[in-house]
Amino acid sequence: MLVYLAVGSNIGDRQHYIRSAIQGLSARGVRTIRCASIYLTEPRDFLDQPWFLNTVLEASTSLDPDQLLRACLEVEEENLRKRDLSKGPRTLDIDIIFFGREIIRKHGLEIPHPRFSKRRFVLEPLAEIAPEFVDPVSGKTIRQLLEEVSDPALVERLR
Ligand code: PH2
Ligand code: MG
Ligand code: MG
Repeated sequence: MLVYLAVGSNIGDRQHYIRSAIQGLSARGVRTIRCASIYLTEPRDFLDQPWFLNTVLEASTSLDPDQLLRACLEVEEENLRKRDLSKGPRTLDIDIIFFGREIIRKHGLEIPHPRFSKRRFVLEPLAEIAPEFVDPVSGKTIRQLLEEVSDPALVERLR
């Protein structure tokens, strides 16, 4: 299955944690096909925290959605993720944005990610690698969603 994962870090060596995410996922059968640029992004939701580095991975896996979620959580834990403050600072966050074009809404796992279309820090990198991908919920392309988003938080492409 083709999947899109949003990766973020705002503690410590943020570049290192993003590279480490790709490696840890690969060790669990989630093969990164393409990685968007790294973006420096202003915090959302919980504002009093360091700026993030964010990117989006296009990956291929034969894991099912629950196994993929488990793999993401394991890689976060392997990278010293602490869960003390919801939406607060973290070494590594890996969120499943799309699992093919499947729609999954159950306790503990919602795909497409319920807030991705409101977040510029997801849409900018996603639009870089998959502008024509159609969100199965809204029926809109990523390009359209990015044009329509009103998120004022700053997103700067680094490289
Ligand atoms: N993640 C959050 C909350 N706020 N802000 C930015 N810029 N980037 C993130 O990855 C992020 C956030 C919760 O997961
Ligand atoms: Mg997140
Ligand atoms: Mg998360």
